[in-house]
Amino acid sequence: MDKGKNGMRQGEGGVSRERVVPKPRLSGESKLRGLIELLAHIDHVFIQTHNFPDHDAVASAYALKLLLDHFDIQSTIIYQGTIQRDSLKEFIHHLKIPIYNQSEVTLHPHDKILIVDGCKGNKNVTDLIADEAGVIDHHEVVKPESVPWCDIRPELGACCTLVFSYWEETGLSIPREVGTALLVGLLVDTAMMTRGVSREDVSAYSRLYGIAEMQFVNRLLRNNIQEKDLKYFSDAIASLEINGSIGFCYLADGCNQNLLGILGDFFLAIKEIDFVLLCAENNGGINLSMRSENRKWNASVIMQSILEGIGFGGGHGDMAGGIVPHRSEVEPETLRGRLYEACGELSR
Ligand SMILES: [Mn+2]
Repeated sequence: MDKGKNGMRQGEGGVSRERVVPKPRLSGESKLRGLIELLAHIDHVFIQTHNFPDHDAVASAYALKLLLDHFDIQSTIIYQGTIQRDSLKEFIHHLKIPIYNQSEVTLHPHDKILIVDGCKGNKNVTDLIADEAGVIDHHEVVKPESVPWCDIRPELGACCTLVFSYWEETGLSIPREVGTALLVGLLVDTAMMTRGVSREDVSAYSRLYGIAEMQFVNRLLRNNIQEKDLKYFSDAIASLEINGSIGFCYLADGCNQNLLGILGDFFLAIKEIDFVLLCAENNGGINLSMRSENRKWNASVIMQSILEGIGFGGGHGDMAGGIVPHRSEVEPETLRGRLYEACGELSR
């Protein structure tokens, strides 16, 4: 189908009676305009979330997909790894979000990919065979020079706020399912608007609150753990060591990355703790999850300092994740030592 510069069908000014949906608007300087122009001659893109996606990644991908529909750009949401949390599975099921494991689709080198809630070059975003055309992210990352279009806004608490801003710009009315998805992603990533919240996140929240299916949102958010998770809570509590206001926890029996983050939030709720590192041995490596509520301890900076030469990680000032690929090469003692050393240096 012929598409104009702004992605609209040509020749629709006249007698078409089918049009019930208003045309999306694009402001002159906008990032979104750049993306739509980049994709003007492409009728399909893959939207890739970060590996082992969370609510923010899936919701951002879904809201972007439905927005691209308005520009006649079809898309397929893909991810690597697994959907770890039952809460996320229920979210996907309830909103009927079409999302596929990368192994379920066939990619070709000429296919285009948009990465959401992650960035090319990051270890939690697998470099697939297709061509990365764009990055939409809110992490503290280095802009990848090889990607023609990037919208990276680390000041935002959630990637959902970024995609929300695109919807707002177009002037389209936000469908209830999109509003529901975006609000869940925003609330989960900001720990219920208590972490990394910017003015834009607040205005997104207030708009989305009036659109979303709140009964579903509230039920999902209130039920983010299950009985089977309690074993990990008790293991984590048993192995937690507190040194000043720093918590350290090493789970030799393993724990998935997303639950590790939930355990991190749980420990941060302890008044005496304002910084915590959790580690778990999984599949021959070690996953790390970090939370900070002390501004002198930037989680992203400390994560990278701990993992220098032994792994990869990053994130935000108040939350970060990482991985040591080979458990055999790193002792728990090394991680603990580097944690206290990095925090000590930043305390001076
Ligand atoms: Mn996110």
